[in-house]
Amino acid sequence: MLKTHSCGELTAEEADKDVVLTGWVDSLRVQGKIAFLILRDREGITQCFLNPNLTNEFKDLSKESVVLVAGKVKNRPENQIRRELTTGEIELGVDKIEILSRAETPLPIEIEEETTTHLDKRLDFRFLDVRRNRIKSIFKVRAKIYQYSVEFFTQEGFINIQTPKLTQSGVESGAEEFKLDYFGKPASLSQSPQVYKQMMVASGLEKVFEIGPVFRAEKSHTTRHLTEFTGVDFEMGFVKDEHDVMDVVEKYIKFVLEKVKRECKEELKMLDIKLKVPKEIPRLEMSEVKKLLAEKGKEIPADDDLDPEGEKMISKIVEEKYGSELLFVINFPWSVRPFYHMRPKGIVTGTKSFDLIYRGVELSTGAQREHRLEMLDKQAKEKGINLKEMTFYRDIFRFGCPPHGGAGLGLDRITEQLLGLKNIREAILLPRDVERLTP
Ligand code: AMO
Repeated sequence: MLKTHSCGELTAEEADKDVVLTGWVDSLRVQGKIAFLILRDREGITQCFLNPNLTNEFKDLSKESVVLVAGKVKNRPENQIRRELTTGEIELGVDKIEILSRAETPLPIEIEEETTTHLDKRLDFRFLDVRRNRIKSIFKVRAKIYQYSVEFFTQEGFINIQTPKLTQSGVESGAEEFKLDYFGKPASLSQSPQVYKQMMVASGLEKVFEIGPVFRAEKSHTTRHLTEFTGVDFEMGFVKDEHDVMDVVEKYIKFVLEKVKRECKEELKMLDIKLKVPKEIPRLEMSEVKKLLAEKGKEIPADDDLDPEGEKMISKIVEEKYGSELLFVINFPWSVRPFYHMRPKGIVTGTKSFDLIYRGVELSTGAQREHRLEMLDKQAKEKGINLKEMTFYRDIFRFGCPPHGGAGLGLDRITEQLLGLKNIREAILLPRDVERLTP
């Protein structure tokens, strides 16, 4: 490696040692013959002062240039310790600077922690935006959420699978597909691993999960929709009912919250976030939710879905009533759910389904699935779908398929809500939406 240490590592213990650091020029201040260079890398910030014979040559070094500096670590006197710097106890007396890459000026966006640059512009230059520590923190936490998700499902006995993203067609009737030409045949980008996760339960793998890209040609200009997002999907066999599935979702989200709270303290501090882990997540019937909303003046017809305003309102009501920022809404009307959701015995207007809502935004949808072929054929027909044309989906239920259920969550939405971000685009490095296909 070019360097001996990172900028976050040096302490008084390294005093008098010769070290080499690399990083970006956060700032350069020249005072007479002395120049102070604040050097930044992923791990922190170190103050360096240049040997006076270097000052003249490097006094015009532009901000954000990438440099290598070599020199001796010096202890700072007790009354000069700079607590705001990661390595405030020491500074580096630099004898040698090498410019590895000079940054052009002016920079296209501000890189200060507090910036007024518009999100769109920041996303155009996302790699510069990520140089801000606040933004780095978001993606460090996101990476942890991903890691905890793999850890959770693996330890719960789920098998990690990867399913095709190039598909013939999906089963998410509500979600639009991106069409493409597959060697002359019509195809589409996967809008959910739904078909395959059910198929793999029937394959005998019994419990599977997948964390992967999901594509939706949704023309929604909202703060919570992307056209490409990362889905956290799971499916499990031999469930008694949808509550078995909800138990897994509940255990998962508490696991993630608990771990982030415990292991990402520095990032949460930087983002000014206090996390609450609920003891139990309330499960409210949709009819009960609609009653509570009606009491607050919002009427939603029995056959309709919750709208975003309704989700926000019910979240608030539940937080006041039960002290939980999370809630399950259960038993959605059949009219707003896909054909593959099971209906409760003898009730054709309901479904054995649920949504998980966190701080006013839907994080997950799940259900017990209909695994009895004759019922599935009937339900598909009611929704105007000809299941006979979806041979390979129908086949899943022909040769021994356990009762099963599962759910899908969005990694981007989990990150957005957990970190209190105002827009889902803040939670993904390079968002794709109706307007954006670059960088
Ligand atoms: P659904 O369509 O509700 O369900 O998607 C599951 C979860 O994925 C996230 N999500 C999105 N995130 C960002 N941008 C979008 N456009 C977007 N659409 C959905 C949400 C949502 O809760 N097959 C079912 C899941 C199942 O039943 O297992 C499905 O795809 O967090």
